[in-house]
Amino acid sequence: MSKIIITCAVTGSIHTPSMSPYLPVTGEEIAAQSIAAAQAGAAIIHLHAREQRTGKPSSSFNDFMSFLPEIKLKSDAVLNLSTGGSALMSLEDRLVAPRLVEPEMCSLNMGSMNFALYPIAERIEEWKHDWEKPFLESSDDLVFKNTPRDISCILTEMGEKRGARFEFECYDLGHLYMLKHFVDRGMVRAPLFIQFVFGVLGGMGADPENLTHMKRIADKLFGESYSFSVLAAGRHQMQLAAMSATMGGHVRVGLEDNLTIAKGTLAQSNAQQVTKIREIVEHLGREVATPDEARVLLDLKGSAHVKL
Ligand code: KMH
Ligand code: ZN
Repeated sequence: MSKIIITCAVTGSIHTPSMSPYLPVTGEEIAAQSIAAAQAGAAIIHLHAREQRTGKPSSSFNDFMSFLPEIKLKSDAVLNLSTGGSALMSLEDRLVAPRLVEPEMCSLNMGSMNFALYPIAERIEEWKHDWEKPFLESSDDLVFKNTPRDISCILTEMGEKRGARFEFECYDLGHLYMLKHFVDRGMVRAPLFIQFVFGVLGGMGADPENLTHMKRIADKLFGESYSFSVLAAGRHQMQLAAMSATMGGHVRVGLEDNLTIAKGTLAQSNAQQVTKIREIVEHLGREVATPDEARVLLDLKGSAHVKL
């Protein structure tokens, strides 16, 4: 088994400020939590931006620049920019910052799907900002659009033209076959880094059987040319990550995916989750990869080629 890559997804576009006072939303908060997560052992930092004042998901280049240079200055972690943004953003908006920053890595969502966040709204008693409730409730009629044309555009714009490598987000079995289709078209090259995503309402649930089956089919489709990582949204985060570590996979944690550190207890930082999964994987006998080791494993272009 290779060394294990810990990705930390620091803020995302799912959770809202009313859900946790520890969710970083300003540039300063996102930078500080990212740097601390890297110090705790995350080799890759997966990033979305937020509006400074309201914490609303943002595609603005300025909002990305409120934390990216600071993280680059104070850590060696691989910067991975989301191209998923939020389901409310157009593809053009989602690509504004990635096009300008030319990061080492980008996320790439491998299919269109429902991305239902409205059940979370029922648990909030007090709202901090006006945008939050309608944002969550309107997700009962929202499609997270990632058509083959969108995927092809991201592969060309970010991969071919700017040398980024991808975190292929696969929420279902069908997404593996879509990825295989792009391998067959010669648009994706090994080594692939596939993120199996569990627990999003609209994708596969966080059942262990789904993980074993995803791995079985990915082995069949991609053989030696891929490695996988696991993220589980919500309370199954650590269990599925530990299962991935046991099976030879990598792990992703962070407040984008889960706001708690244990049942009923909010995580006070991203670093706290990184520390927890690091301890778990080291107890399981796996060694944690440094950012440079992750660069070799995933064949990244190096931080000197990032426009920051
Ligand atoms: N929010 C995760 C479930 C992206 O940024 O492109 C998936 C994700 C998507 O991280
Ligand atoms: Zn994300």
